[in-house]
Amino acid sequence: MIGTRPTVLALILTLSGSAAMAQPPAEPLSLWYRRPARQWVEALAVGNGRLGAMVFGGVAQERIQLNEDTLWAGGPYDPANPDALEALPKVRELTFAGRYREAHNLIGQKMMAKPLDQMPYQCVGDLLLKFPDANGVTDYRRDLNLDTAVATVAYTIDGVRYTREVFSSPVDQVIVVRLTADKPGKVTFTAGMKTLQKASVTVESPETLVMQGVNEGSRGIAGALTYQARVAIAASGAPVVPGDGRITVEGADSALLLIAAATSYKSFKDVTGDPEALTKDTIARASKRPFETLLKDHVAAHQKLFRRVTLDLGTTPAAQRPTDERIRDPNKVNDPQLAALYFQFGRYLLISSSRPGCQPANLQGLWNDSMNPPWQSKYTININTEMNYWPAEPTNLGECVEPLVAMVMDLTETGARTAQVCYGAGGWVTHHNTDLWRASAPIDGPQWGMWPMGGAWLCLHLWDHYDYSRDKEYLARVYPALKGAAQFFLDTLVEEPEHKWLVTCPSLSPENGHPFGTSVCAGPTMDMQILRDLFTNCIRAAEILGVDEDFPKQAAATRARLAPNQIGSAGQLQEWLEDWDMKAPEMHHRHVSHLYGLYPSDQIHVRTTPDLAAAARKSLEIRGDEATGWGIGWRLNLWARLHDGEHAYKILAMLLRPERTYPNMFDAHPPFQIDGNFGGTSGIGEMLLQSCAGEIELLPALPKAWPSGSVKGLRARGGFELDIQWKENKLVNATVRSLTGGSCRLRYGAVTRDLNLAKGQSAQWDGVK
Ligand code: FUC
Repeated sequence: MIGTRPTVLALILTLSGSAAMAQPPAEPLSLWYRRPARQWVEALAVGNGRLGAMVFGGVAQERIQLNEDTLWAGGPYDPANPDALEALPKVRELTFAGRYREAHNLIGQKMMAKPLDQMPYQCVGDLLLKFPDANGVTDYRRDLNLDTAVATVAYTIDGVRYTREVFSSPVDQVIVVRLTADKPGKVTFTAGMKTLQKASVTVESPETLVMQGVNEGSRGIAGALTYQARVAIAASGAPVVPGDGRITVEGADSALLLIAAATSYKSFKDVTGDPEALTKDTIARASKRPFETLLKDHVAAHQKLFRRVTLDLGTTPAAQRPTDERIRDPNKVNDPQLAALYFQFGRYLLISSSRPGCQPANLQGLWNDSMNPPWQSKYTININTEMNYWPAEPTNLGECVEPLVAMVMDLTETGARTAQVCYGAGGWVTHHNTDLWRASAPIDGPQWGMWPMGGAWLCLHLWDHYDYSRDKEYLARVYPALKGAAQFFLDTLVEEPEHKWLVTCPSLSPENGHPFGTSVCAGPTMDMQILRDLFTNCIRAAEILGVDEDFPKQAAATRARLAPNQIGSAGQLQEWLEDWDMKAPEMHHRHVSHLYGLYPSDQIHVRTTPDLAAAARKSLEIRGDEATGWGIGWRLNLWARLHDGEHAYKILAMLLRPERTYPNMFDAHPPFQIDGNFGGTSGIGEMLLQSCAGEIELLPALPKAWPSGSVKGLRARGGFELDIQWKENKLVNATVRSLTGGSCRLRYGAVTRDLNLAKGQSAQWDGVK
């Protein structure tokens, strides 16, 4: 169809014209819009854990921006600084003498990684589909159906309804794009590719676009990967015509595009994969399967995970509006379904960015259009990567943790070398970031990087996966990682001079400066809390597995000598060994590291340690509510753990504002960082169900704004699954199913009930004794 190209303004007017306004999709768990994406944070994300795409939905041109989760810069490298070990005693001496700035400087000179930064996660490139110029577009809608994991673009031109469907199949390992029209012979487009990588695009006999290239070097580490992306195009009712780096289809009834991508990455130390063979083989297999089969298998694989949890917080007319308008709404009408949508979007994102066999979800999950994204889109493990996985177990997506577990197993290897080279210690250690190559040395600078706790924190997720599943075989597999993490601290903890407590040194309370011109210090509260969990979980694991007699004893003895949680002069939980909190230069810092003990840990709990919980509350009040996206996400979970539903709700409302949520529902740090999405999902879950401090608590932080609702399929520690229904802000009924057999204590307000269920057995409770 040939016409004159409309001006952008005319197009927008047409697209939003009331004459043919698109109606909301039938599936309420959809993101939807009445205009194409103008910027990346409006485009819609699909992913199969490994292959990601951002779908823009343009009428004149579709941009499908592609990612593959092993396409990072660089190659295998070891950044451990060989000068570190010699400097360590002096750094400790300076730190304990209160000469923090000197300690900081010495760390900067001798202990930091070489290179000082890690490698960036990078983009593959774009698939571009150019369509004939069009006038008079009506009834435009693009949507992302969270229940099927399919993005759809549909619009009408001259009485012809055009539809584009895009999904990334975890079964067939391809991104599928189907173009159809409701009249024959109307599908016309030219497909091409572009990239920021060092790559070429050619047409291969005759229906496949091939992009092949090499990854970039970065910070002196040479690029060691090759990669390919292939787009195979099939059309019905018209030929596929090859051109110079382009393929054209004219007047077809429909067209099917299959996109495969791979790099030569096999592991952090092996880059001998063959992306050509991999992508050819993937396309060959997927091409044999009709669209309907590709779609059916994709939807089934997605729904197997996604449909395990349903959440109903009530629906108001606001739910009929396009998603961007709902987020933008300055008056914020009552829209409880938006919170439910946000909750399910977080689950959707985890399923789409972290499937078994893939890389873990990084700072942007899987989606990135840049060669040097913010913070390199790495794994920041002083909060961000952990937050990505907070919703995994409680929202019934235990499988999605597998890539994180696999990364930790890699880190036990690279981290053992860093432990040895930099500390002369056994076990393994990782600092505040890692990347595709599992780099484990301290990076960026002493203020941020000199924190040896990243691996120890990740071990909490290893334990939690057991605690929710009670899978002993799995526990036996990860036990060496837990033990190795603990071993490093048995070898490196030092006695602080005043109380003779055992502390980390040097370390820091993530990334918060104390009053003495740096963050470098000894034994910050968070480190002690993480170590208490690590030692406790090691001891429990050894008991369950019946292994290692001496090691648990040693761990218990060391645990008893860690510096305790302390309450400071303002009634706050002290962030450091000393009562420095009220003198710290950034009182409202986004990190709330010392509150780790309240969430994700349960060392501090309103019921079991009320004084410490009150101090944690005080710290939270002093810090204030405003923060980055993930900072707000953390505060949400903390207020839920304090059983303050109204404050939690207030924080959630802040997260859902346009300042913290982009039109495509990605979290705004800003810029985009996916952790806030996951922290939000986890926080909504924590408002409805908490599984900590030895109990399963129903509706612990239910706000007045959600008077009636239900949630089904949440998980609790001990292998339990729960459905909860409430009305007029009160529990109506809960069902508890035991997946493994075992006992638990349920709580609703002041009432408790002890249950002992056989495997597969369930019980009902209405909250009355
Ligand atoms: C830490 C945070 C920043 C950001 C970055 C990826 O440095 O303090 O806010 O989230 O990680």
